[in-house]
Amino acid sequence: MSSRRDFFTGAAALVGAGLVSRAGAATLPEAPVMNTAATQPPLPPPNGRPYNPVVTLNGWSLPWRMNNGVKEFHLIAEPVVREIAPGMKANLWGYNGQSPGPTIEVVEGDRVRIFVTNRLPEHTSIHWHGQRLPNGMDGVTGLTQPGIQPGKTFVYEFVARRPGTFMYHPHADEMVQMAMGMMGFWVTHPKNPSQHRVDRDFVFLLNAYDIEPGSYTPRVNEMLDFNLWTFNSRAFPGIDTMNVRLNDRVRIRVGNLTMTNHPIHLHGHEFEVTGTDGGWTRPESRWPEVTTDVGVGQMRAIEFIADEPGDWAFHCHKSHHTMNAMGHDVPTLIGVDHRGVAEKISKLVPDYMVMGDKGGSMGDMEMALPDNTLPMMTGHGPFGGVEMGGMFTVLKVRKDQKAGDYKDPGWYRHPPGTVAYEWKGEPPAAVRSRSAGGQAMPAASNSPEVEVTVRKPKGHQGHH
Ligand SMILES: [Cu+2]
Repeated sequence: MSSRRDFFTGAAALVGAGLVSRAGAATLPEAPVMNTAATQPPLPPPNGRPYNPVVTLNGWSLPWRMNNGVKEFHLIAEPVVREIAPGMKANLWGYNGQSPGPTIEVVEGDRVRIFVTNRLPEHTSIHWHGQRLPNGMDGVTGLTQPGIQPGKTFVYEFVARRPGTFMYHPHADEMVQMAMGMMGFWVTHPKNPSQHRVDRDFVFLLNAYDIEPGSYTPRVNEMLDFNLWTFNSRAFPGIDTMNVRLNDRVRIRVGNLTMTNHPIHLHGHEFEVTGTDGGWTRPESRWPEVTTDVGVGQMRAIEFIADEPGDWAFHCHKSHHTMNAMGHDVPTLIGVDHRGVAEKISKLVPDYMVMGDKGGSMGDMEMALPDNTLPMMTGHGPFGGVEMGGMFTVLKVRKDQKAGDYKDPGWYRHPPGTVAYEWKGEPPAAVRSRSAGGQAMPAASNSPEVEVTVRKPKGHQGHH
């Protein structure tokens, strides 16, 4: 058996120092493992048909062994420790050292053989979500194959017939295994590399966990009440930025393996959905959007020209999906004057704490968190707290970003006169009562009554 260098001439170096090798049995391909959650550079194909490799956000692509014209991959299902963001690690199940597992990249028409070794304490299988394949390779435990028992290795083999965007995940004790992070991305590139060509091709999965603040292991009996919303098992500010060159054609492929839909929203640009679960959309069927909803089990590829320089937010538009788990039972008290009231309320509402009476001050709120727990909304930008968590990152568009350079260029330097600024002239006139629809609207500042809203999340702090 030859060494990994022989299999992946040149490519191994690009994967970086984080990649270590784990030798399998004599007849098995090696199963590389990744020991970091950092985004790895694209992995150009060392052999086989040419293609333009993708970049997995906070992930990596799995090298293969070419064996008589067959691309052989080795996935190891195993317990992993995944850093969700600096300051929080989770005990998950994944593949080859990380959750999600590595992205598998092949070319339309490739014959693919995937060895799957089970190092979990229970049986598993892998379903190749969206693929055309022989029925017995579909990976549904009990229906198309027996479960892969602990310690055993199964082989899947099929021709990647349809180009497009796919996912893989177990079809065995699914609720537990997916709640524990077992999933990965799959891209089948078109046979002709100039077809659907883009300058940057980012991929990641949407996933969700229910990890009680202060603990490390997801609650796997959860059906809807998840509290940690992630891109590729990372939560903001742990999600890397997507760094592109001005006027690049950019594709972002997203697969949803959570139990709810996610309206994915891009700032500053319009995009088109160029790919779905079933393949490429016809050009005449596309329309411009700034948000696209990605349903459960769906994949979407969006494309746009990054022609506006800057740091553009890219996030799920459900505001509770851009928050991390709440560490406490926290009532919302926007609009409340709590001078002298906090003490009284705390007698009525256990665990009461002042959460900002002006709205939106949670990002700067100092509160003691249990160990291994992320602040709900955090991250710092050049102008202060970003007050986000969960499914949020930034598209950085730069004129001087080099082609093929994925390094973070730092914060955008706005040209003079292009940043919103504070009005320093005459202050606004005092708010007066005015008539609206025949009804008097007393201004809050003049009113003896202060509207009090206390909305207290109950029990477990999930966000649907
Ligand atoms: Cu969402």
